[in-house]
Amino acid sequence: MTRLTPATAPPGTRVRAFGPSAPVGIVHLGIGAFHRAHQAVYTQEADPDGAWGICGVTQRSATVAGHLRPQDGLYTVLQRDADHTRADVVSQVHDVIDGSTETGRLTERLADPRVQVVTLTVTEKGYRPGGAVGRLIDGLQARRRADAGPVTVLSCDNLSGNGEVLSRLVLDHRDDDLAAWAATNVRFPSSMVDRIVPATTPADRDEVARRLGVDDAGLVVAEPFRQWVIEDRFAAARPAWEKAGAELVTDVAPYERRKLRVLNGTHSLLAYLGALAGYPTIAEAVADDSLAGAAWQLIEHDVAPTLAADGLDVTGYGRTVLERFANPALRHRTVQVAMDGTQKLGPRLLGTIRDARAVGHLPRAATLAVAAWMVYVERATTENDLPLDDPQADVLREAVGSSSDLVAALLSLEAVFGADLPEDREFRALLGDLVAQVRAGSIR
Ligand code: CS2
Repeated sequence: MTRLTPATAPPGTRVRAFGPSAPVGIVHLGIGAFHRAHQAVYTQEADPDGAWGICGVTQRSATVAGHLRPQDGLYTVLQRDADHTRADVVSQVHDVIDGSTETGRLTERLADPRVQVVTLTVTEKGYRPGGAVGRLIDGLQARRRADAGPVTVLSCDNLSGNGEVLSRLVLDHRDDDLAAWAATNVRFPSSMVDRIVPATTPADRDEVARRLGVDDAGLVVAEPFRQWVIEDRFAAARPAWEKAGAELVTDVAPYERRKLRVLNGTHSLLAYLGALAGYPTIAEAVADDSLAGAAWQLIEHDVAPTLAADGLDVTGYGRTVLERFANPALRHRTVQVAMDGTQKLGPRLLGTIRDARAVGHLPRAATLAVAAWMVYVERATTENDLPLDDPQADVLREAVGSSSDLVAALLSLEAVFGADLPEDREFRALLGDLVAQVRAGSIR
């Protein structure tokens, strides 16, 4: 079957120049499925003139060489819910760079005065020195030397205060000229992003082939819902993303907290309990009344009180979230959401636990989520029926293997639980009870 290209794209597809000499206004670090189904879609809708073409950067050479480049950056977003599917071709990506080999070209793009926004989706584990952050620093240095003007660096990852976190990683402990230049030329606003985008499967690709008559290796699948709340603090121009429904606000923190604690927190709870119970997908996990009940308790009893001061509706939002999880057409795998637990527990669950403990509450469902993660890690390291996909997998394996006390072994990982949580005796006792119950399968 022929590939999706400008020549074979459906009529009406807006096609622009593609490749190293195509002008772009945005450099995006981490052009995986999420970016393609989220920021790229907002940008395309906000930018009818194609002034804000995206240069997508990835460390995966297969994405560049095999998926996007042969298609001149075109790809389809397959939007699915229970009774409706639609396929839209996106043509906002005007260049792709293999960040692992084309570092010179990446630096050049970042130092191009036409580029005024750099966006990032590098996942939780991308926020450490080196990697994408290292390349961003090199690019900003080159930009300073080239006097290429101000630029906004916009994090779109699921971390609280993602702009803050990134700005500290880029600028802290620097004694060179970068920090001084950045103080007047770079802004790091925070943003909250939301759209469920499961990994694409061969069956999805077959479906697009049937619908559009072409093979699309860059295809992504998404739910209809999407949300983007952005701190309105830009160093230079930006696309009019509000035209595509983005919300520009002065303070994103309340939205980030609610999304992380409600959506991502219950997602992780359902992923661990669901995978342990043998449910392949989130939709199947949330269809189990006892698991849905635990998710609801997490929202209503544990999270809502910690967010009361923010003044946003938590339970109404939570109901919508659980309805979205029930979307049977998405087939979002529990083991996919279960990955990278050491990076996800903190922003999703431990803030809720700490805030609840500070006022003397014992948050049962949030603690259950941590217990489920522990049993998941135990099972993934001792039996081979669940994947342990985590940047700290070796540390986890060693911790589980070194002690017969699972709770003590994992709680002692200070990078995950800090020094405070292992000291909290009531929390620790509850965690021990819940681990025993999850192991025995009695949560259901
Ligand atoms: C999920 C998120 O994989 C995960 O850990 O919780 O990717 C989730 O689907 C998105 O944050 C939804 O916006």
